[in-house]
Amino acid sequence: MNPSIPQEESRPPARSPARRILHIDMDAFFAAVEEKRNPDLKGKPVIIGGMGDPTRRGVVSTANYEARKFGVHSALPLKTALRLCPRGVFLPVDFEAYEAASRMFKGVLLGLDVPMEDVGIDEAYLDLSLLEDSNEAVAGRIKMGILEATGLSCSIGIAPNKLLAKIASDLEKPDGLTIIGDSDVETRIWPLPIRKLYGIGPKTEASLREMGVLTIAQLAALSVETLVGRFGDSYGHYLREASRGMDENPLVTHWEPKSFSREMTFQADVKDWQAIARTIAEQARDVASDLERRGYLARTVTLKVRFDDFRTVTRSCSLVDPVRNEGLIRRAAFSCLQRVELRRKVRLIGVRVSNLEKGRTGSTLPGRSVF
Ligand code: TTP
Ligand code: MG
Repeated sequence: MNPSIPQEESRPPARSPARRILHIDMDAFFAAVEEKRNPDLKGKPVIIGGMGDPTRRGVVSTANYEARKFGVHSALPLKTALRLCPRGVFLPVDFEAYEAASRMFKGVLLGLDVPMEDVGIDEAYLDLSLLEDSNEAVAGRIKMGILEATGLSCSIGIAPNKLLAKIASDLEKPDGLTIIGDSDVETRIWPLPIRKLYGIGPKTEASLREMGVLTIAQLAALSVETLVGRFGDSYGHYLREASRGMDENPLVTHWEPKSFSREMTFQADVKDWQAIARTIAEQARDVASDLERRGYLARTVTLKVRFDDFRTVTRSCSLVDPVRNEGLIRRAAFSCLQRVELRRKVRLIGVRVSNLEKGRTGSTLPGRSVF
């Protein structure tokens, strides 16, 4: 044995114990809530978005599976959705109703008493590793519990990590249950298009497409040098591991919001200062109420203005003391507005509060303003 050649460690590398991660995603969520409260909608193509009027500005939030057959999907302009599906039932977004349904289905998940990561209005991860019951039994209990509590269906994926569990929950929608093990990566994951991998957006997709890479299998076949050369060290290694179904990320069971914001696109572009100011005042009220409800104070207020040529500017204002007071947030947003040249018509206005810190709830601390 040549002592100058480093010998491989004889012990096998320490492997973390196998995990059982469940990802749940509600089916056609906003549309399903609407169908539940209005059974007349059953069987009809239902499209949720904006003010529910497809002749006006706005985009599709979601469409039920009947409407998807016409090619309607999230983020499509409502006017295009109307062209594709003229007989569709168009409804306005009713966030409060969807948030109430969200709280109810998450209540069922919390009842399992296992670590949970709350990812969005209609999805969550659970760590089942310490449960004794089979995957099928847990999934069955969850589906039944959610159906009883909300009347809604969901799709579930169970896998050794978050990356695979999320892909799995999407494979057999609606009302699906897909269980994937490490040995299923080649048969179930590799044939899928690269966009199914978390972290691959339109830019990376286009870049990989240029390299002739369309499927996850083709991505997995690239050398790590090629990936790092093209995408940099960190993202290159991520793509390498993700394409092999590897992901060690833990569940994030506790997180703090970074900001609260409201944005609005005007039905018609506006020049009228009063209309802009009124919108800012409403948005200041709404973000102040978010702060109050969630028990936060904010140190920074940011105004966003998008003009009719889509040019977008932001102006920020820092406060000496953190606030949640509606009037102070409004004043800060107005002082930002004074720093924007309103030469063109305005298409969109938004107010954001950030630099948050936990504060007492139930009060509107005045805070010392810098104005
Ligand atoms: P998704 O889970 O992506 O979609 P979905 O639940 O409607 O349908 P699926 O059965 O395929 O899961 O998003 C959840 C909700 O979030 C969706 O009902 C509406 C909202 N949403 C938007 O408002 N805009 C969007 O672009 C997307 C993707 C979702
Ligand atoms: Mg969903």
